[in-house]
Amino acid sequence: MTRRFTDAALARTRPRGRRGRAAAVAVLAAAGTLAAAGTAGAATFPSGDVMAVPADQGPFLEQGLPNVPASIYPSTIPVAGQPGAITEVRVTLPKVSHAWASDLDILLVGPEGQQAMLTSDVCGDRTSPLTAANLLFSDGAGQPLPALTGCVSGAYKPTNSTAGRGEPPGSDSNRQDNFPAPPGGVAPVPNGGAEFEASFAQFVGTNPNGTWSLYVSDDSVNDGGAVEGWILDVEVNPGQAPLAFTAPQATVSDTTVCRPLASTKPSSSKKGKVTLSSGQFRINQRIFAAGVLRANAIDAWLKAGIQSRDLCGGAFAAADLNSSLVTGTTGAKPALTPPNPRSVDVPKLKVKKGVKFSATRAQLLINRRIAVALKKRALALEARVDGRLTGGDLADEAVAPDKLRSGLTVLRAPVGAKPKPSTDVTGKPVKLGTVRRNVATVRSSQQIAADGIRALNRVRARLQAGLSGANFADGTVSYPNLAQALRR
Ligand SMILES: [Ca+2]
Ligand SMILES: [Ca+2]
Ligand SMILES: [Ca+2]
Repeated sequence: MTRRFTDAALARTRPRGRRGRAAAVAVLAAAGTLAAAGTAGAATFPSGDVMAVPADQGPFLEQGLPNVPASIYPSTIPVAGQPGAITEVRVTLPKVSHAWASDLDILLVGPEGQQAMLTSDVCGDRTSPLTAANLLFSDGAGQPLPALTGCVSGAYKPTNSTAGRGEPPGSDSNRQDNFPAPPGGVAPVPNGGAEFEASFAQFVGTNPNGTWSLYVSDDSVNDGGAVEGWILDVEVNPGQAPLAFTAPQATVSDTTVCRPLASTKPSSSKKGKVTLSSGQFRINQRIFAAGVLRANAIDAWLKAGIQSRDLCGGAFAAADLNSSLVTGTTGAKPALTPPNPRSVDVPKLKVKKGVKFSATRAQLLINRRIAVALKKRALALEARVDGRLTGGDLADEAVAPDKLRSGLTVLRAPVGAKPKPSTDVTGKPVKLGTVRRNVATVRSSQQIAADGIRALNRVRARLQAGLSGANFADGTVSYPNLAQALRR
């Protein structure tokens, strides 16, 4: 049986006197007849759309749809010719039935994208089905819908449970307020927060005219129901110019918490000690080999996959994430912790004994080529770590919520592939220069090699301080990189 509101219940929801009372009565009239009614400053717009969700929802969920959309999705009501700005919005769902009511997520979207979640993840489970309930949603109602027990006809504040699907915390991991995209349309995502706002506050002061949409969806397999009709009640102040709606923007911090960058000590060029001798060439060989070992160690560190521990707290901003991921802001700002990066271990140099070097021009030319190759590789590695890393270099699930800037979150993460890992790119050209059989050539080859080693030391220090968005190419952090907590 559908219970009607009592006068007392209406008086509680409409404390502001005759005009409001008249509007409430108009809602009830519409609820009974689905005929338009209105008074000065208030207008009522009914829709007879029956929005049904089938009981057998497996096929929808198996297709990977985030939730099951109702048979009419969204149901729309055009509003035109209303003067002034909105002062209040109320919605009546005159006949709601559902076998497991907390499966229902019902979202109102205004002409400019204003949102109010009417009901989500509340009204209990299969033991307390909704049976032709008449639900009036008003910010002025005295109570929210109950989360864990059944809901009966009455007036309620819009209610969005965010702790779970109307069940005790931790008992159900299936909470999803992911509305599917309507055919040819865009899926609604929360304005300015991680969750849809459960109030009509976003509508106040805006223009009432345009298309209003009601999105009814079901977030859990099995158990269906129907929302039979809906009635929109809009009150306006005719003398007030409406403001354009702008989605509320929560702030995202730009702080990144890394470890202090170790200072890299410049390697000594040992001026004045360079000679044209076999001993000198042995020294050079050690310098070159040490450089190659460093470069190999950095390569291996990157190839192993950059892990969560290697990333600074708050490493990534929205621009670092692939554009398929829908980001938003969250009211909660996680405390950021510094990373604890893997060390870049450079193995000890083993020098081959008994190798003779002769101070010939051919040997000098070989040395110069080795020095130039080392510097080139070092600069390429530095360029790679300095903004060319990709999500392909990141281990799967490395990006935990606290690796995003504080206040930033992922609202929607469609399954997608990782990009290719970065590779060394040709760095700045390094000139071979003049190679003569003299001390100046030996010294300049050493300088070239030392430049390379300095660059490698900078890269190593950078890796061990923690990586952040600046080290990655924009838009490359992708679905596989996201921790499970961000895959929604
Ligand atoms: Ca919810
Ligand atoms: Ca939900
Ligand atoms: Ca269901």
